[in-house]
Amino acid sequence: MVYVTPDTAAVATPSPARALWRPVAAGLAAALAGLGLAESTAAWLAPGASPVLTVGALVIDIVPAPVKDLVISLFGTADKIVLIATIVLVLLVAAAGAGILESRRPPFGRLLVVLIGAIALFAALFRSSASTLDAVPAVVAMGVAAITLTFLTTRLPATGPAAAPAPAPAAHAPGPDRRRFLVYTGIAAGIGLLALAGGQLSAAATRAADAARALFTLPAAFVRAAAIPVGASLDVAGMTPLITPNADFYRIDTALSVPRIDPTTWRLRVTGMVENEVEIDFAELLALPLEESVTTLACVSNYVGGDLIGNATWLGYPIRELLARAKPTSGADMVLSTSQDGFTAGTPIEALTDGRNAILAVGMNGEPLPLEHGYPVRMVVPGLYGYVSATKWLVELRLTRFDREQGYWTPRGWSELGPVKLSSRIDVPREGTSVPAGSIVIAGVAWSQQVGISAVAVQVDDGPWRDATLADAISVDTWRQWAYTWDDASRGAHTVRVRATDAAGLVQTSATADVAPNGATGLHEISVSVSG
Ligand SMILES: Nc1nc2c(c(=O)[nH]1)N[C@H]1C(S)=C(S)[C@@H](COP(=O)(O)O)O[C@H]1N2
Ligand SMILES: [Mo]
Repeated sequence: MVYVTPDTAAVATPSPARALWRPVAAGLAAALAGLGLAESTAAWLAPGASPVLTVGALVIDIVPAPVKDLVISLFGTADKIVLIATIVLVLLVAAAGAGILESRRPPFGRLLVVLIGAIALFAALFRSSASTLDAVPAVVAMGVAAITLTFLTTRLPATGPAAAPAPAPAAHAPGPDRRRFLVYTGIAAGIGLLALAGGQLSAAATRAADAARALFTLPAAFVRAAAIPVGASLDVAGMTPLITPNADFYRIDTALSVPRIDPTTWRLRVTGMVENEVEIDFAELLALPLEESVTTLACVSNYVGGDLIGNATWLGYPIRELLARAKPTSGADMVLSTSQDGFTAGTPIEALTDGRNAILAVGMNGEPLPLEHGYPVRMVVPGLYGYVSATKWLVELRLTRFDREQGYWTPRGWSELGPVKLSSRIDVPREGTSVPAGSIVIAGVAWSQQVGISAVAVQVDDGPWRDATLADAISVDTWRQWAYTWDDASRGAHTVRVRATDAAGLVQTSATADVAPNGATGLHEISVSVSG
């Protein structure tokens, strides 16, 4: 027998408000979970790609000027906070809508979530400095929110006429369905809030570390680098800058998040096969006579024509001086450098002591090292690929032997030794572009560290190799610009190739080798179409 009391009747035909709150809660909890995990992913993994901030930047870019001016005149310096609050508010309203939609017309709620995620994805990748990693937070947001929304809305307790036959007690105490739904919703929202808080803490710590870094001034160089010759830079439009700005410098990290080292507690230890273990702190390092050098840094994973290479003015202390203090014992042939994040590189002692500018770098292009490039101290060794020499966030130099220990990448399929190979690259015109007929300037860079470049030649289709003009060299450790004017270009599709010769007479090989195990070879070649 079913008793129909006034209470159960009220449940059986819920008021519109009561019918709505659970789907709305499901939508909000899904949004919180998605946003929280996405924001914390951004904080740890892709600091530039916070979904809220990238969407904010996109809004700033597309909002018409009068609206922008109005917002600024209304809110002044609080305009950014107003923008973020508006984005969050719009997101919450949309999330509530997605909850209602998904409970009534699945899968439209999920589709709305995917649409919002797609906007965040576009915003993250729209910026000029975007990397593929920047897509991750938006994808996390989209995935987590869609899955959570589906999970919660399929567990909505039955309401409406279907619930009418429920026995009377169900009307008073929440039934197991209701309780379960509440618990799940609470968990989803809770995870989102915790993740959000964790991400904010991490982001705040990174900001604090970066602010501290920006405050300290580098000591002046004791030995300045020779002035860069005016003729080292060819005046060709679209050419890669001779010195790579820090913000554009490529990055290779095995660590998922950028280490944050407090320079006041940082120490470098020289250990292993040495007569004297040496330990030095940051203040001591900065007080030593620092030297400035311009050195090109290349990654072994740089394919022919690739952009995993950059050139900077570094400030640092010669590693050979520190090794001399430690006095390596005979038999030691490798310095295993260790990063705070556990990365290691095995460098021949020879390369650190033969007089080249192998340094413990503290400055990059006139600034303290950026956090991403190894703050407070990294190694820079001309002539060797980064994976065997350029340890960032450096904390230890251990003298050892190649037959005893290996750097991080060696057991992973990369050679023990990694001298940088002679190579050249065409930067102008860009691959696959169309250029107007007439005089066409072809230009790029070439490098052969520790040796220097003596010639660069260019070949169009299968024609003769013709000499390019070389810009002045900065040093043997620096890439050198070159340019060639192609005067007799005929209309249509052409292939342009470049080939460098080093100062020892070695001609860049056309034989192609993959990047693994010790660096790519082959000639860089581009296709261009010459239009009439
Ligand atoms: N701690 C640490 N140092 C590192 C790496 C790394 O993954 N972790 N990558 C190395 C590699 S493979 C290269 S090519 C250079 C890149 O330096 P950059 O990121 O400053 O361009 O750093 C080297 N030093
Ligand atoms: Mo690398």
